[in-house]
Order: sequence, then structure tokens, then C-alpha cells
Amino acid sequence: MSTDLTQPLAAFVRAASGKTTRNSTEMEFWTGLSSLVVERIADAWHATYRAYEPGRQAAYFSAEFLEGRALLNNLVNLGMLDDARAALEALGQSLSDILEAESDAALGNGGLGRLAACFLDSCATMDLPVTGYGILYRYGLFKQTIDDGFQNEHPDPWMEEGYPFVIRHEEASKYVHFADMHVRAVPYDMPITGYGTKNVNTLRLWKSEPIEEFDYDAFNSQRFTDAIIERERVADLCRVLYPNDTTYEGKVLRVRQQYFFVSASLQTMIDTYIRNHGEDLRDFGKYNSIQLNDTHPVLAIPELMRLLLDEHGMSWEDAWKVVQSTFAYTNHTVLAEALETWETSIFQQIFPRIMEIIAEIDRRFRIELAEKGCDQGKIDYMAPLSGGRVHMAWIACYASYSINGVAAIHTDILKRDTLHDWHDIWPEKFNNKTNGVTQRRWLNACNPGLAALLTEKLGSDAWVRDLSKLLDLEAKGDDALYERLNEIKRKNKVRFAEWLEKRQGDSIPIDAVYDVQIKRLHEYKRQLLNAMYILDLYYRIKADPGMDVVPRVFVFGAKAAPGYKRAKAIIKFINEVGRVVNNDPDTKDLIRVVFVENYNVTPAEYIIPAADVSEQISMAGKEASGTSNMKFMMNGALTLGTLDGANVEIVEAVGEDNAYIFGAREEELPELRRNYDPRHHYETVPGLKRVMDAFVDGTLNDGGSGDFHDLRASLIDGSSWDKPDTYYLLGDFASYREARDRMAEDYRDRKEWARKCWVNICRSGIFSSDRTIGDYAREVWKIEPKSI
Ligand code: AZC
Repeated sequence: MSTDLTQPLAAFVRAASGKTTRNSTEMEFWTGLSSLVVERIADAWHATYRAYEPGRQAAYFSAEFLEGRALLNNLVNLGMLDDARAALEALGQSLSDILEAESDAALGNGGLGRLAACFLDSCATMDLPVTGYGILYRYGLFKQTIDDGFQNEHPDPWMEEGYPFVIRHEEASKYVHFADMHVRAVPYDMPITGYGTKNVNTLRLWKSEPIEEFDYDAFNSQRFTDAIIERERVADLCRVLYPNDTTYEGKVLRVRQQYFFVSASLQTMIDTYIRNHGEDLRDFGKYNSIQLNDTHPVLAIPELMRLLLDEHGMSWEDAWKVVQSTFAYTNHTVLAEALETWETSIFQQIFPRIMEIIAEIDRRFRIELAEKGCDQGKIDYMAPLSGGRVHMAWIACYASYSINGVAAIHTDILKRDTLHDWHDIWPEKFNNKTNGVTQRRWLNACNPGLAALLTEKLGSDAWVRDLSKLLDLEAKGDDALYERLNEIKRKNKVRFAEWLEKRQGDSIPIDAVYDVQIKRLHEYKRQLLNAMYILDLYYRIKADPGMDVVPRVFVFGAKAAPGYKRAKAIIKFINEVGRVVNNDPDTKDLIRVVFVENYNVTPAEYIIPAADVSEQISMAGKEASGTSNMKFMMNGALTLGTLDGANVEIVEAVGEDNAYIFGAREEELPELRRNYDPRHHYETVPGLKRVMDAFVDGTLNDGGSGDFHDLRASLIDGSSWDKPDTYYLLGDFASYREARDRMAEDYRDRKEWARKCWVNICRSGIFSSDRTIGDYAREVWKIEPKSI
């Protein structure tokens, strides 16, 4: 059923621009159309809120929600896409240009933040009473430019031109108090629409504001600047997202952000409880479950204690029971550098009462463990205040009724290694929840060609709400279908190549293997290994100009944390390999390297549908799950990966013949590393010496920084504080090269390749975040769908 949206759209555009539609800009059209969308869902949104209120609900506490763009996703979910396109055309605009005007809401760093966004999408689609709580950062993740091959960072004022998809709710403001600062928390609600449902869920993002509108007293007594400075100090709290992914920085402002958003969120939840169930809060955990997305929101544990004890007069014992029936904790990484611990002096200084409560939790923990017969050494290690620091993960493990990892192998490592002492004592708390991604954004919206094929073959779009439906399609794979699959892929390559050319001026060939690694830059993810392979291939072609190679385009997209020197050196390294390879007449028609600047959600939506090869090459045991691996699979790319994170489960699902696995396994690595001598590999693996020497012999130019010398040394020599080649690049090099070469050869058989892609697509159902959320809802949150 189509609705003519021309008139309402024109009205919203005029309201946004104060001009005739003819004179309105693309940005103003985007604002107008977005406001129209919000207007259309307003009643259902309110009804959903009311429907969820009295029952049991879950809250997803996360310092990051990497939403990306909202408009297209909402139009598709609400079935408004065709009407919007027609209305825009009637007003002389094209939908794709209008969509391009939107900036990404990049309120997250990477996997953890994007996972939170996929989860909210699934909850809405499944009519589950789940609300997201986070922070309205004024500046999202930095914008990256690549200048002369080096990364530079720039601020991302993503909502400076207005953003209709968040609604300020002044009336629901809360106060948050620090020892030295009092803050008003104002909620901005973002509607989360689902597909094929009326329900509209909520992501509540808190903004910090001064309590007094303006300190007139200070103003009148000529202390104008003092008044302004105080206001700015409060606004600073939410000003910026910390740009670290899987590393931890003990910044006071960060701990303030964490406390700020969990305190405001808990106050809201308590108010809702009291409104519906009365003043006796002992049943709080019967109506609420709070999922802690990593340790960033763990201050919610002592803060809920404080609210129950101090504001609601509960006893310690009752309050602790509430806490223990409310919280569930997800761990997202086993990297030691990610574990949040804080100096007690910081807590003492900014929230002494919270510190007091943590000290009491610590005291009772020690007694409880002693009663269980634990020895003192173990107790000292596991205690919340172990070694005079506050250990956020330890508090989470003690207080939560559920502790989960994000892929089977990751949960096993948590049990066996990272959290094994907790597992020994509370095995029943541990469970695995393998990650998933939403097929609404990552297939239906970003790959319309493939989506149409799936709908046609299935006879309906039921897969958009239930991805396991694709299993039925596997048997329908035949030559004609494989040819269509290849055509769709080719069109997606054209679309990506055009986008890339327009965006950063790089032109790439279409008929080539698109081999892609897109993720945050980290040594454990081994982008450097990927670049070393390319360099080796370059030398092989130079040595044998007649070599019959399948044309390849190597695509990278990655941001490095601004303070992560080695990661930034690797970005420069990739770009230098690109400079050499792309400009050499002997190789430039065969292999090409592109670095997609400012990688984010939107670039991923262009890149993934165009990819043939999904690079998932982390050192085994280090990538907790990975989620791009799942997006690639859904879009018909084949995995080239180690047995790490969810790769393990992907291979299990598709079979070893339909994926390319290489490298040392997690269980082999301790033994392999014991006598590991990377220099031996350097000297004996054919071609490796040539590659490693190119780091420093003038082939590649690090701009005089010495970075490439350091990179090479880190692999071969190590340093005073680090063994060489921590992530086993040289050890896995030969195996990686063999698998990657074989893969490129296999690509020549276009039909057989397409068959493998088809198997991957059809078996991707278990990697839908709908499956993951179904598991959380049933096993952890114990909530039921509630449709309006
Ligand atoms: C990431 C993991 O590195 C990634 O493997 C996983 O898929 C993702 O979380 C979602 O679970 N971790 C983070 O982004 N950040 C931290 C602090 O772990």
C-alpha cells in the first residue's frame, strides 16, 4: 500500500529550511524527511513505552552505541522507502543524495559499540521490552584523514546541524552528584524501530547540563567567566567519546562519564518501578535485569547499592540481594590491557560514598570467600580492592548472576584462564552468548540486490525477521542462481568503486578479487601480516613478470587509537605498500591496495556487499568474537581466517571446504611460543627476508620517523619490555600465504566460488543478532515479547 508523502514531506522540509522546497538544501531535505519519520512513529513509540512499563524489562547499559546512519534503516523498517523515494522525486530530489547528507552517529569505537546497536535493532523487531542506556557524546569517534599515508584525527561534531532522531525529555531529567560537582542529566531518546512490527523501542542517551540555568549571582558580581567556566566543566563530561578500543586509560573524566550515565539510568528505572509496583524495592530484580556491556557501566553496582541504602532506606542484606538478582555482565576481551582498574584515590576524591560502599563489598567478599575455604592469596587476588586498586571486572563477577563471553572459544578461555578463579567458585554463573549482527542493516538495507534475490527464492521476505529461513534455500543453488549471485556481487563492486572514487579519488578495477580487512587497527588483529603478504606477492610478480595472477584489490579500513603509536605506524606501512604496488607498471594492473579513509558504519555498508574475501586473521585466542566476519558471510564473502572468535563457529556451520582456515590454533600456541624464534622464520621461510628487509632498505618510506625500523625490530628482536613478535606474524606467515594463494586460484572457478558463497549465505542464520537476543531474553533476562 503506498501513501503519497509529497505534501507532508514538503511541509517538514519548509519548516526545517524556512525556504521553499526548491531552495532547500539536501541537508534540509534530510532533516525534513527524518522529522516526518519521527512524526509517523510518535504514537506507537509512546504506546510501546506504556506497554512495557508494568512488566519485567531488561536494560542494556553501554558506554557505546555505534548506530551509524538512522534514516535509511528507519525507512526500510517502516516500509516507507518507496513512498519516500517517490515524494523526494516529486520535489526534484534523489533519495540516495539525501541519504548521503546524514553523518554517522559514531558513539562507539568498534565491535562492542556496534554490537549494542545490533542488539537494540533485534529487541525492537522481536517486540522485547529492552531499553538501551548510554551517553549523548557531543563528539563521536574522531574523523580520520590520511595525509601522506599517516593518520590524522579531527573532531566529529555529528549533531551540530541538528539531529531529529533524538528527542529531549526535559521533564525526565535527573540529578547526579559528585563530591566536587553537581550535574543535571537530561535524557535524549532515540527511537529504535523494528521490521514488520509496530513496536518502537528506546535508546536513552544522557546529556550533562548545569543544574542552574545560569549563575546570576556570579554574573552580577562580575564573576561572569567563573560562571561560564563552571558550565563548561559540566558540559565537558559528555563532550567526547574516548577513542580507545580494547585498551584502557585511567582518565578521571572517563570515570565521571561512567558514573554519570549509570546513576541517571538507575534513578529512572527506580522511578518506573515505584510508579508501577510501589515503594518496596525488594522486588526490583523481579522486574528488571541490567546487562552490563563490558566493565564500563560496572559503577551501576555500587550506585544501585547507594540508591537503595541511602535514598530508599533498605538494609545492606536486602539491597545486596536486589543487586545480585539484577546485574548480568558481558566480557568482550581477554586482552590484559583492557581490564579497567582505578586508583582508589580517584574514587575517594570524586565519590567518597561510592568508595565506602565498594570497601564494604570488598570486606564482605573476603569473609564470604574465607567461609568457602579459599586461601588468603586467592582472596587477595580476587577481591574488589585487590592490590589497592578498584577492579571493575572483579566487582562485576561477584555481583552478577550471569557472566558471559561472546563466542564459544572466548567463553572457554574466560572459564579456563581470564576468570578461572571465579568459574571455580561460581560455575553456574557462566554462559556463552555468541554474538550476532542484524540482517536488517547488514543485508536487507545495504545489499538490496541480494535481498531481492533471497526474497524471490523464498517467496517472501520472512528471512528479514527470521534469518534461519535461509536454510531452506540452500538446495535451490544451481548454475543459473550462481550466475545471478556473481552478477549481484559485480554490481556491488561497481557501486563501491564509484563511491570510493567520489569520496577519495581512488579508482579501482571491477573485475578482481575484492579482498577486505576492515576493523580497528590493533596488533593482535594483524593488519601488518596482511600487508606483508601483499609485499611478498609484489616481489613474486616482480621476479616473474609472466606470473599468472588473478587480479586482486586489497581493501583496508581501520582507525588507530590516537595514542597507539605502533598501530599508527602500521597504517603508514599499509599506505606505503600501496604506494609502491599501485604505482609500479609491472604490478598495478594485477594488484591494487586501497585504504578507505575514515572507516565507519556507512563505509562498511558499501564495502561488505562488494567483498569476496573476508580477512579474519587475528592470532588465535585474541579476538573475542568478531562481528564483521558474520556480516561478510551474510553477504556472500568467504572467510580467510584463523580458528579464533566466532570464526570457529562459522567454519563449523559451513564446513571446512567452504572457508579458508590457516595458522596456529589457540591450544597449540603456548607450546609453539615456548621456543619461538622469529629470526629463524625470517631466515628460512622463502621470501620472508626480502619482505622484512623492505621495511628498512629504502623501498618503503616512513617519512623519517623511524617507525618501520621499530616495527621490524618488534617482530625480529623484541625490546627490553617485550618478547619479539608477540602476535606470531612470522610463525603464521607461510600458512597464511599458502591459504591466501590457494583462495585466489580457487576464485577462477566462478561457479564453484559462487556455490561456496551461497552455502555461507544460507547458513548465516545463527549469526543473526535475533538468535543472540533470543538466547539472552530466554536464558539471562527472562523476558517475554510484548506487542502493542
Ligand atoms: C570487541 C571484541 O574485540 C570483538 O572481538 C567482539 O566481537 C566485540 O567486542 C563485540 O563483542 N571488544 C571491544 O570492542 N572492546 C572491548 C573493550 O573489549
